[in-house]
Parts: sequence; structure tokens; C-alpha cells
Amino acid sequence: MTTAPTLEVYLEPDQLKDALRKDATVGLTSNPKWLPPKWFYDARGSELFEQITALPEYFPTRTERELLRQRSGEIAEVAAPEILVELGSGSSEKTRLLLEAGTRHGTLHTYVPQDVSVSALQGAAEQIGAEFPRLTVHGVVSDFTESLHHLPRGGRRMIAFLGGTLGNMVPGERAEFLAGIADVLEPGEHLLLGVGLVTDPAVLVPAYDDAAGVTAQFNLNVLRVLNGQLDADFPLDAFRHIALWDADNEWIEMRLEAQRTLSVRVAALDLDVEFARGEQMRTEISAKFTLPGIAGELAAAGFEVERTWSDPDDRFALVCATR
Ligand code: AVJ
Repeated sequence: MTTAPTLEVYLEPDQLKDALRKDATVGLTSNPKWLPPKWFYDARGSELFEQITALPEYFPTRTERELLRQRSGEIAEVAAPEILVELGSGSSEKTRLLLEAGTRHGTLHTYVPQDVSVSALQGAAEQIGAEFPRLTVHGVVSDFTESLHHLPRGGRRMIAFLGGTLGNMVPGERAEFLAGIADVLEPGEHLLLGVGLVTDPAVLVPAYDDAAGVTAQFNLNVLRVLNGQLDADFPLDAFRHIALWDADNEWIEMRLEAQRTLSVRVAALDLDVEFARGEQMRTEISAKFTLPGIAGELAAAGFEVERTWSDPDDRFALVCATR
């Protein structure tokens, strides 16, 4: 029996716009200026990210996919999930491996993809519903913090947060986020994290500064989003993409550097923003982890690490933790 996937929306376009207005106001009036990475992902930004995942320099996605290909069976055995909740599911491309393993293991009956993008979610939910006719697919459009209040019940759950997206948060935000997840899970339920590991900057930096310039376009896309959504007039050609390794914080930082003195008008905020020549604005951090480090953060949030798997070069890890 096949049931059409259902989609629940806890995020109105107005809410998203309000959040963008708030983030842009705070970030563009701070010193130094910054913008949160979540605003990269409009349709064009999501497409550019898909392109990034296929770049020769960008190893995280293919490394995680290979780990999932090899280890999904073990993950299903460890967690025996009945419900798989995936935070920030996007195109759900790597999730198929977990869904296959979960259904083969025999426990999994429900998949709950969550994302901020209705379009990404709708497409993915329909495709997965068709590919896994025995699975109940129930998409949730929300912010991931919000989605934790709407977690499904009715079975043992595993929450998957893949792709290294945890690294977009600074340590304080991670602590709060992980504690929030621990709060909604029952003992014996699981969290599966995909995290990038601290590795050679000579490998890491090119992954965020590719020769073809796709990551540069992705970075600049946040300005395009502000231009479109907030009626701003950022001249994209006046900014240069920068990716650097911050060894103290153990994170990759992406910035946009103004190539000349600029005054940018953000009409929807009634805001004028001045950039000095050479001024840099932070647009993303992508923190990398060590296995003891992530185990410590999880322990502080109330989790216990049950298993970890990493690739032969120790560049990426899957971490399965329980409450
Ligand atoms: C989707 C957040 C995991 O940090 O590696 C890719 C985003 N930024 N290239 C990452 C990203 C630049 C990516 N995450």
C-alpha cells in the first residue's frame, strides 16, 4: 500500500523574511560585519551547493556518502530506528542509504525529512515515497530548532544531522542545539551526526576555494539573496571570495572582501552600509572536529557516544550517540 507523502509547514514565508531582515540588520551593522550562512540557500544557492558537492576539491560529501554506503547496516543495528528524522535533509540524496539499511533491518517504518526549503522537501519527499512504498514519509518545513518541538512519536527515533552542517554553528550555538536534541529524545533513542574532522589545511582550504570558482559564486550568492529579498544594491563584482583556516578555532572561515570603498543601500531596511576597501565580512564558519572533541561536546549535552566511523584518511566521521 502506498500513501502519498504528507508535508507539514511550520514556517511561513513572512517568518523567513523577518528572520532575514533581522539577521541582515544585526550582521551588517556589526563590526566586523557578518552574515549567517543559512541565507546562501535560495534555489540558485542550493543548486551551487549541489555543484560544490561534485567538485574534485570538495571531499566531505563523497567521503560521507562512502561512509554511509559502508556503515548504514551497522548504524541500523546499533540504533534500530523505527522513525528516521533528518534535519536539514535538502535533496535527501545520501539518506537513501540509511533508509535502505533501516528497511532491510526491518525496524524502520517512517521517514521525517525536515528542511527550510519547501521546494527541496516536496521533491525529495515525493521521490522517496515512490522509491520506498512501504515507508510513511512525512516532511516538515521548519527551522531545525523549531522542528524539535514537532518531533513525531510512535516509535524509536533516530535523528540524523549529516553533511557537517553542525560545523556552521559556533561552540555556544552547538551546545544549545545538542542539548535541545537531547531534551526531546528518550533514553535509547539516537542521534547520528556527520562531522568534518580536523585535517591538513592544504586539503581543507582548497575544498572551500576551488579552482573552478564555484564556491566563490556560492559565497557571493548571499549578496544576490539580499539584493533580491531586501531590495539591496550590492555590486557582486566588487567583492572577492576568501576561504581561510583558523587554526585556533579549528574552523574554515569564508569571507567576502570589498575590493573598493562602497556604500550599499538596503532599501527594505532603510539602511546604508559603508565598506572600506579591503574590508572583510564573514559569511560562514565550517568548524572541524576531533573525535574526543565531539564526544566531549555530546557528553556535555547529555549524550553518550556509542559508535564512530571515519574514513581511512580521517577527514570525516559519522558519530552515533544515545541519550
Ligand atoms: C553544507 C554547511 C556542510 O560547510 O562544508 C560548502 C557548506 N560552504 N562549501 C560546508 C559549504 C562552502 C557546507 N555545509
